[in-house]
Amino acid sequence: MAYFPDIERIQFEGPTTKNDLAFRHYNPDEIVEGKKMKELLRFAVAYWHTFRGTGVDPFGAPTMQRPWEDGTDSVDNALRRVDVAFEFMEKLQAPFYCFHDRDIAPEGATLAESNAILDRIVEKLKAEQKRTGIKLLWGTANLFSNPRYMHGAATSCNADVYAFAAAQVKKAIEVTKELGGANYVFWGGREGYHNLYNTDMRRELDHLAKFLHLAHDHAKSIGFKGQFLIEPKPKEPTKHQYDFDSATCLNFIRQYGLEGICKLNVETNHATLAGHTMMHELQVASDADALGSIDANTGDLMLGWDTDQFPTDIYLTTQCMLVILAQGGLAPGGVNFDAKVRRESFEPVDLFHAHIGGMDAFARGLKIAAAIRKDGVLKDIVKHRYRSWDGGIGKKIEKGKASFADLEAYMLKKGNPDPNDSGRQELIENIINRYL
Ligand code: XLS
Ligand code: NI
Ligand code: NI
Repeated sequence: MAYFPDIERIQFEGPTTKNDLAFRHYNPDEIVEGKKMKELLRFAVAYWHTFRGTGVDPFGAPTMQRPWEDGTDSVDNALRRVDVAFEFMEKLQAPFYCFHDRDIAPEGATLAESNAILDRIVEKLKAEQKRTGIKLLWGTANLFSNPRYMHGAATSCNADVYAFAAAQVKKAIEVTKELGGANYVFWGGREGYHNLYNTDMRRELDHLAKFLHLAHDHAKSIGFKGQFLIEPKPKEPTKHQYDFDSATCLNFIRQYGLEGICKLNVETNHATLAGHTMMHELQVASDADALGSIDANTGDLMLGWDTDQFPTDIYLTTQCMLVILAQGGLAPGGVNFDAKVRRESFEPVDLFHAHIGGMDAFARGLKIAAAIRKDGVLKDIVKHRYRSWDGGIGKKIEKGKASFADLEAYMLKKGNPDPNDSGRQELIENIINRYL
């Protein structure tokens, strides 16, 4: 049975096509910088938004029309959704998907029951992966929806809740391994605080670090080779999330000896909420050799919450791809559309428009970034700007061969520094515009 009967497999038809259900820029086998587009972009569909999003918001009821949903959270419905998901992803030519345990399977009355239900769904997912060749980019555990996690999970004041979360993550890592997942994500959920009067922040952070070490120990013990990724976010649902931004997460990773264990999954809307650009967040992560994967979406500069819109801004995708290409791609990570259609876009076809738009926007960003890199414009500008460090006193400082006294002697002799150059920001922005 087909759940999207009117939709054919989405094909690359080029920029001049009149077909709304075609790719204009995403051409999976096209070679960019020596690699296939599909290998550089590694697009993933987010199970939660695309197959579980209902359009509910704090002001109103669900709006989405999903003919395959029977209105229950039953195992049958979950099994049927697997068919829906794989038909959708096959038609979209999406090579990967991502999920939380509770997106794919309903929770049972006990942990044992939940695990058994999860196993049933995973068996079907595994069969569908085999049939279609679609792979799991990452798995994760939902440690925030169930009321038991009201005070957090790995940072809960309730040790039993911590233990439950540990058991849930243990199982989630095991099913991610079973499905050949390339990564495992830790997004902080309710790990943060609303008020310091009732919070032992130091103790909570110690517990969170211990949790990640225990997860790593377990992954090692079962031979799970996927990359662990922490996903920074500054606020929502708590006032202050512990994994605030890339720099905060890197500091946490270093403070608690998690280098080499955890990299980062950087999300656009979270960067916006932190008051950063996505390019800044990506660069901070990449410079630390910790940019593992991205959650591709976009927020709204006028709104202070995680709107998770599909990315369509070519400047944004170009900036992302400039950083990603500079580090040679994202694999084993990828570009996961952690994005949802608007509440008013309630028809199944809107899911296709949304993903096609995001994939085309990233494919365009990739081609533009590759063209900028090919001409070497930015590289030349940066090289020229820092040329005083390539020889003379600059080189001495970088090599650690100059003390403060040496620098004083140098300047006393020279009298005044060489004059500064213009930063040329406006010219550079004009040059970038020529590529768009
Ligand atoms: C929420 C996060 C979440 C993670 C996965 O804001 O983006 O969706 O990506 O738990
Ligand atoms: Ni995310
Ligand atoms: Ni988010």
